[in-house]
Amino acid sequence: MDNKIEVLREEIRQKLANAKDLSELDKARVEYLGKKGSITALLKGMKNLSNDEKKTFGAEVNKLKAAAAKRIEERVEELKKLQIEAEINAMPKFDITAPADLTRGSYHPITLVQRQCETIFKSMGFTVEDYPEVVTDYECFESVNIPKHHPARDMQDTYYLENGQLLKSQTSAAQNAILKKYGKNLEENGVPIKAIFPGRCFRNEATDASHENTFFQMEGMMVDKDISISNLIFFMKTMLSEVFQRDVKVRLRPGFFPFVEPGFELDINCEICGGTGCSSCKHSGWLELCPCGMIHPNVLREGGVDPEKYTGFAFGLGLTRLAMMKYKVKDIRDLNSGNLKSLAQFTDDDN
Ligand code: FA5
Repeated sequence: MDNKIEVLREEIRQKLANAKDLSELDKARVEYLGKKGSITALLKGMKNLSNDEKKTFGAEVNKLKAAAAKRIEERVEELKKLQIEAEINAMPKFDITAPADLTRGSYHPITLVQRQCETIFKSMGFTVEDYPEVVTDYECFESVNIPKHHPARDMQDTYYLENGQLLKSQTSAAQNAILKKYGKNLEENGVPIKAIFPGRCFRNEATDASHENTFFQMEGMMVDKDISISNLIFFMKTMLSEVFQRDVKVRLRPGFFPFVEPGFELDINCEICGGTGCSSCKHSGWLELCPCGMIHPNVLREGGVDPEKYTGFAFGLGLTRLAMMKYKVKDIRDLNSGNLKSLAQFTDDDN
């Protein structure tokens, strides 16, 4: 009998040592410790032994059983560790000290034109302002002369939060805050208000080749004594010829916006088709790019600036459309698509 135990002890030792993975180990556990296992069978076979033999033999078998169970537990830990090591070794090697692969990323075309416009306007004395994307009805509409129920609101349906705030539909939402921020300096020190404020805008509208529900605008404002439409036209022309590094064909036509009087639509000759008509310009040859006008007295007054003393212009440049025109992207939706391959073709060529 004792010999049987010794033989089994050796067999178990070898089996457990040779188990290559957790499933082989579990098979061995069942083979020795399971209901029909060899150790269980030894215990069951004791019924024919004398009481004295049962005592000594039983103690030996129980010792073997406890030792086997303990060894199995140890092997489980060893094999788990080996499994993790094998998985780590199978992973692709990654050298954290290697220099970054800079060829992979590129600035987004909208970032490129935004930065370029910022550089141009900064060089002409404008400050660049940041403004939240979530604003109040007052900021987006009421403060810029669009009271509740004004029909102009229909043109700019946007996304409303449960608390009544909204995702701004136009960068004009910051006009009132900018006037309040710099109005005192204008009044007390005679420093003109000259600011641009780029930002993401949102509109609940159907998309097509030139309309997105999320797009960028860059608003600009200048307020001082004797500011006129000539100043407005000068800044618009300078900005466009700097961005395109050549003369581009534009047209100015009357446009209605409650916050300017008079108001204009500034359209750019379609850079995709050269003006002959295509899907990007809805076959008109022109794309609305930068509406503008002289700031309405109500807007100045609401911002704490005296319209009897000061005048100013404002414009709302469609930055996403400008990127479309500059980089000849036929469909505006490609700019938001996240297709890195197609976006990577644009490089920071002039910033
Ligand atoms: C406005 O948003 C006015 N706040 C602009 C303005 C500012 C006028 C200051 C006068 C003075 P409009 O809705 O036309 O106007 O938008 C301005 C420009 O943003 C458009 O000419 C176009 O270039 C761009 N734009 C408007 N809607 C979209 C859209 N859905 N997708 C892409 N670009 C758009």
